[in-house]
Amino acid sequence: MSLDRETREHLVATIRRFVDERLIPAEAAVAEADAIPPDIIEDMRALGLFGLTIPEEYGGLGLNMSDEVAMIFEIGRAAPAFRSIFATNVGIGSQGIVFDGTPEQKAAYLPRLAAGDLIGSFALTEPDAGSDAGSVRTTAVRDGDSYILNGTKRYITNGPIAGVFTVMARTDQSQPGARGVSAFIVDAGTPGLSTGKPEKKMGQQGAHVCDVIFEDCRVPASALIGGVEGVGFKTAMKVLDKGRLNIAATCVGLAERIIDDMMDYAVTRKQFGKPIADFQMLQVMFADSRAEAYAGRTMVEDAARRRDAGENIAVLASCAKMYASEMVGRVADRNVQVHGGAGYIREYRAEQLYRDARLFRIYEGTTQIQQGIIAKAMAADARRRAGL
Ligand code: COS
Repeated sequence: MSLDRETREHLVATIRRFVDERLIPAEAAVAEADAIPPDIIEDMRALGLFGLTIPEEYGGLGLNMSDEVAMIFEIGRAAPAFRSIFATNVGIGSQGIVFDGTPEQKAAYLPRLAAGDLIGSFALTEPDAGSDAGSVRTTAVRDGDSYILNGTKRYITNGPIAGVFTVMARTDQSQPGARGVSAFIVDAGTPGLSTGKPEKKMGQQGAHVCDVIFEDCRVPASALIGGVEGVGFKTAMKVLDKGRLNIAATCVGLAERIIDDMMDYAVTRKQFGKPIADFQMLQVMFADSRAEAYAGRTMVEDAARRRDAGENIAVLASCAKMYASEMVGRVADRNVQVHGGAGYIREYRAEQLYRDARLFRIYEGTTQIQQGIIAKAMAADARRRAGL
């Protein structure tokens, strides 16, 4: 669904207010406690944030990509731990079901995911299958009307609190690559499924990742997404195409917020008798940051528009994710520099956002994986042009 202009502006303004009045003031406490207060999560539910991308017939807002990124630019301005709690429901934890689920699977899970009553999580990565996502070793062996899952998934976002997992597991042992992989919907309470202890991370305190372990975990055959074996890798890639654009929008939002922080500091902090904003060496950092954030925003908006128009945006999503995640890293680094000694001190947000931003260059596909996707497509185009 495409929102009319007035509704979209109203929603953007509402989220902006929520971020400014509720989330940003709570950042320090959330980082300290490594937890998001329940009342904030309740407000997120009331705002519909868990269901931004889930179709209206299942209780979500059913936003198209352009409207989604408009909301995410705003949410991105808060410390990333806040988005993490609902981001899997908006992205990788729900979209496999939205894209490829059967009507029964959609009806069983999407309404609760949209309402935020159930947290969805995406279990692809394994100890020995990170960037090489097609090499998953977790197995799903058919046994009558069931599949039996065995294996370990690693660094699973929202793993400790998820109620349901989209799990990529190998159903065809004779196919070592992507074609042997299928996607399953597995409830957290299923016997044989357990979670490890939450990892201690560099940043994004308040968001949690852990191992998800399957030991003879029996799920009904109806848990196979779409009821089709061997297409789970493609489901995962389609989910990631969209997820990468969402991450890019988050990076743009965070960069814009950091730029505001940087300038607020630079116009008030005085050295050598004048605000440090007036020093040309710092002005280079401000201007580069502003131009790069604008470039990131423009890329995200263009890719979103094209996706809404029906184009395959896999390469554009990789371009946007790569650029925006690297860009926010540079901006966060400059912000620490502009803050000088204060940039290294916990009390100021600069050091936290610097650590928080680091993850964006890694998850949902590292920068190097995005470069590989982009370059492979460029070579394929060139070969086609050359008739090779
Ligand atoms: N949409 C739909 N299908 C896709 C696709 C996409 N974006 N990308 C690949 N596919 C399909 C291919 O068309 C191919 O299908 P066929 O077998 O029918 O030809 C199949 O999937 C395998 O594709 P490919 O050969 O390109 O797979 P690779 O094993 O070479 O892996 C990369 C490709 C590296 C791009 C993939 O493994 C990847 O994205 N890795 C990073 C994983 C990641 O982001 N992890 C983060 C975890 S979630 S936080």
